Amino acid sequence: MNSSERENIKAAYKATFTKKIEEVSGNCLADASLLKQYQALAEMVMESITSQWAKTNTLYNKNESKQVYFFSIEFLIGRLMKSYLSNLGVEELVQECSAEMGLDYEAILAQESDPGLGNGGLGRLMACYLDSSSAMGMPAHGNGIRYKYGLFEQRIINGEQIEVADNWLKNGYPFEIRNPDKSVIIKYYGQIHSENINGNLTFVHENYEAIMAVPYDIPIKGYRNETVNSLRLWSAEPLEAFDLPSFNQGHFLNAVRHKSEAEAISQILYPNDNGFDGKLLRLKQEYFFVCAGIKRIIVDFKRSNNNSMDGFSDKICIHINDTHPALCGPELMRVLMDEEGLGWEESWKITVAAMSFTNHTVLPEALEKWPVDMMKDLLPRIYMIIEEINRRFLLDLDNEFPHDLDRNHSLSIIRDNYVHMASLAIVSSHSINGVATLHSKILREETFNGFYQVFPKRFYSVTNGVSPRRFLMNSNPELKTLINDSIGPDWDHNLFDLKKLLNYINDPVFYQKFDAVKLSNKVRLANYMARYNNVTVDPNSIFDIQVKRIHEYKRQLLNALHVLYLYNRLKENPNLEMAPRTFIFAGKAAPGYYYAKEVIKLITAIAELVNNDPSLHDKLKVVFLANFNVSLAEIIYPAANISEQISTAGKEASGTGNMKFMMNGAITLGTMDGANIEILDAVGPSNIVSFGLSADEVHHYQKYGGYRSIDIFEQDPRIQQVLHQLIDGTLGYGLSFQAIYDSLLLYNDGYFVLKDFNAYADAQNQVDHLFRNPTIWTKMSISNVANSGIFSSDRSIADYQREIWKII
Ligand code: F58
Repeated sequence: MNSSERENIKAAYKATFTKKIEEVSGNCLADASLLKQYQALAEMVMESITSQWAKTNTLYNKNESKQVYFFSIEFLIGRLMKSYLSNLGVEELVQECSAEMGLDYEAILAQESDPGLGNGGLGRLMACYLDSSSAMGMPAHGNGIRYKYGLFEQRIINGEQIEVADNWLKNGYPFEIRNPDKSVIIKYYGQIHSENINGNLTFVHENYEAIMAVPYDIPIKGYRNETVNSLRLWSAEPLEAFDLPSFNQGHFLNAVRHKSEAEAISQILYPNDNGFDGKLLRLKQEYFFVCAGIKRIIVDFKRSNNNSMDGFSDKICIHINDTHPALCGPELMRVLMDEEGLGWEESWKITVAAMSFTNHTVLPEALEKWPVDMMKDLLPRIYMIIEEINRRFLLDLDNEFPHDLDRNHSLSIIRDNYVHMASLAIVSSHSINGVATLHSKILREETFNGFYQVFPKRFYSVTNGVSPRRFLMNSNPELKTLINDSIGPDWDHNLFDLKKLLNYINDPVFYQKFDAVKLSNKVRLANYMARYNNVTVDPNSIFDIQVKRIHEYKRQLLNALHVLYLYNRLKENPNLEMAPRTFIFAGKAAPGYYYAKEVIKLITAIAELVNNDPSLHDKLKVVFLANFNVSLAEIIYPAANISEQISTAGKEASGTGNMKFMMNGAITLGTMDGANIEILDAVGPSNIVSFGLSADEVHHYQKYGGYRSIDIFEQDPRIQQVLHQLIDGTLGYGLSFQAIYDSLLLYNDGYFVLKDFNAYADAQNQVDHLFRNPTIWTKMSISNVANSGIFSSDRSIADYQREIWKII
């Protein structure tokens, strides 16, 4: 494009934008608020995406290629405007025009609410996978819930977490299209009776409560290509807004009761990460989007397949993201048998061939199991089908492993009066995969070992990945520019090309530029902390960052205790030689998770102590950033020097934050857990700092005992000092962290914090030494970026495509 063509395009953009402002606000540009500017831009974006979207759908509707449907209870998509603009290839243009029109581009983008429709890694992974599928021109769509309130907003008040409702829809959401014509009726409760209709045994559902599922579709635009896939989020509505007879009789509350009961289903995202609390409303949610999603898939499939179900599983993959959508199996069976008139065998064949399952956790407390009575009552037909799936499965087991009653019982989907959702997911899927190599091994050898013996060929492993567009190109534009200037722009389609950066691994000029980018990102984060935390930090200090949900197994406590230990060392010896450090934490605790909330309190108390002690001469700073979400994450990862990935080995299925940090040049300080192991493989041992018990060692202690935390405490005065400080008032008058203290000593430190403490302190010391040699440090950092290609979600999607969905 020559410059006069560009000027014409810019002039056209400005004219359209000005007109749009008038349309959306009734004001001229000069009087339009930032929100209206954002809404105008969003409308323009939607206008340029929707015709591509329609074209993509028309193509897909011909059923020529196999399509994947991700079912997930969470899609943590983050803000979309920047992605749309960059994927359309117009971001620079919009930036330039905005500046020329005197508008604040970043402030306009900041008007977008950040949809918190997920707790953490599981939900974010889905968003990355949708992004990658579209980028690769692959037909893959999402099915989930349009929660009216996302994950709570976290405020820190007096050092404690306070939860505030996340009303992300308050200004409307411009990137969704409501499609009431595609609504589906969902039936709960009632009774099932069988009838002989025209010689066929038919199951009839009576006296049910009906709820309407209304889809809202969000376009997922591919990176600089023509593909626009869909994320379909279902919203619950009553069939009729209110009950007129009740209203007419003056029972006003009754008249709207049904409305609010219906809406409750998609009202709120459950804020539990890695825990299962068995609430009825959650089971309603699970069936809600499963039933609605499956119905639409079948209607669409049949419409373009001569009204027939032939070849369904050759053309449709139903991929379930953990067990929350595991009712996809029985629901698909129900539709195939009760609505499509197929027999059990044929329906079962189709179901297993269509379904695949990814597991995301091995924590026993997170594995879902629903009381039989609850399931039977709420979903009577589904429960009947589960019983039959189980009966047939147990029969097969008895044939294959006769006389092995105990073992066969342990695999039963229904046992001890519960429906075990992981068992259901495994039995009804042709593929089961873990999310990192170690995790998949633990699934095969421990968690699902019994199933592995029955179905060895169903087990796969696909290591997670993250979107390089969101977590590198868009969130670290300076690094993107430096990479483009160094190795050319083609790495944007193949992240493995980042390896070409290794050509600069000894180039001092490149080092300077690379360090300047990091510093600039650190300054941005430092400004954020000055503004929101009122803490001044030195951008040249080590930015040592742990951001993720707060959980005992993730061991923010280990990090916090080490900060206290470092504080003690500095107090003893103010001349201690060390690079200045800024320890940065962020993450939400589940509202009902007392211990995790205590950990937040502890971190903020340590921050108070450390940040206000002038005798430390600014060598140590601690910051807890409130309300960790996707938008904040995008500012944090580019600014990190150290990526803290310190879970108890064997507990973190994969981790994806570790990958986002690595892509931005942070050095992983981690245990040999989840994908950290693969990060080590990718960068080599000299470019990572690892420490701590292995998963095997942890497993051994857990199974056979042999670890006594009190022994460590008694032998190590430094640990004694730190633990005493938890309860002796050091951290604030009247502040005592007795529960944490007790968990470590009285309850024998279930997550091996004290056991790993010394190894961690040594590793931290090593970090200090490495950082104080800038050449070595920069080299390590460049190596991390250069070797991060394997952690692109494009690679993960290619793996799924090849190994699991078998799309050629
Ligand atoms: C996470 N799980 C894993 N669950 O903890 C993490 O290791 C992994 O990298 C990631 O999945 C992606 O595979 C996770 O985020 C949840 O948040 C669930 C949400 C639904 C309720 C139960 C927890």
